[in-house]
Amino acid sequence: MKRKYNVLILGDGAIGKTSILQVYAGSEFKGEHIRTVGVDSISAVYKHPSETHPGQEESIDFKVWDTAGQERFRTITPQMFRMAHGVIIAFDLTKRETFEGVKVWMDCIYKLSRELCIPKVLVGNKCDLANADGGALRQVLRMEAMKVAQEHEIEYIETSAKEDVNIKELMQHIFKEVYVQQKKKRLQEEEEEENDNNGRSKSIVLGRQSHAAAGTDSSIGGGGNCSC
Ligand SMILES: Nc1nc2c(ncn2[C@@H]2O[C@H](COP(=O)(O)OP(=O)(O)OP(=O)(O)O)[C@@H](O)[C@H]2O)c(=O)[nH]1
Ligand SMILES: [Mg+2]
Repeated sequence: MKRKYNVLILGDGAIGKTSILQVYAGSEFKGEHIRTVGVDSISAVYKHPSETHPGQEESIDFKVWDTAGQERFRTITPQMFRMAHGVIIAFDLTKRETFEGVKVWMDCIYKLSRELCIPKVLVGNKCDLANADGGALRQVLRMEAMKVAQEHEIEYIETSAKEDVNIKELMQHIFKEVYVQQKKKRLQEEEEEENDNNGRSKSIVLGRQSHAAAGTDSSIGGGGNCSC
């Protein structure tokens, strides 16, 4: 069965979550704010260089869930946090309060996601406005945001959906982080399963030996009532 991973984009209202996803999906940037009500999603395919077949790529399907930032439209459920394999936490570089909101979103993720170390990335959007006119509109310094990202041991990326700055890089980054974590997890599970199987077959062999030692080996005489 083909694997599909889920990524959530979270953050306060009007910071540009929908715009980021629309631009990534190839739509033109729209200047208007149409509030997301509930949840929406886009599908994406991430291509990772194959480790077993040099020169080839592995394709991994992703679903990116767009969520409502405005409190009264929010329908993000604990199940959504639990099904997420990665999270983008975004704020608006020109609105300080949306940066304060990052802490609340982080708390939700730590409380509700299935693993503490689920891949995350911090995004300061609207860098076109924040960097224009000598940065007069910027309300969050790059250093401050980087400090928060470092505290959570994640990357910080500044984007502009309007000017298509770092949008592809952002999505590639979170997809890669998810892919790497999930692959590691799968390999660990396979190894554990193999160890389990080895342990089981060893105990079967040992079981046979003890029967033999007791003179009841089913192979002797081609039958007996050993069911292993
Ligand atoms: N200048 C600038 N404006 C942006 C950028 N991204 C989004 N906007 C504008 O910001 C407003 C809100 O954008 P949305 O993408 O609808 O914001 P949202 O976070 O999805 O909002 P909710 O769905 O209400 O949570 C719109 O008017 C966008 O055109 C950006 O990078 N630069
Ligand atoms: Mg939206």
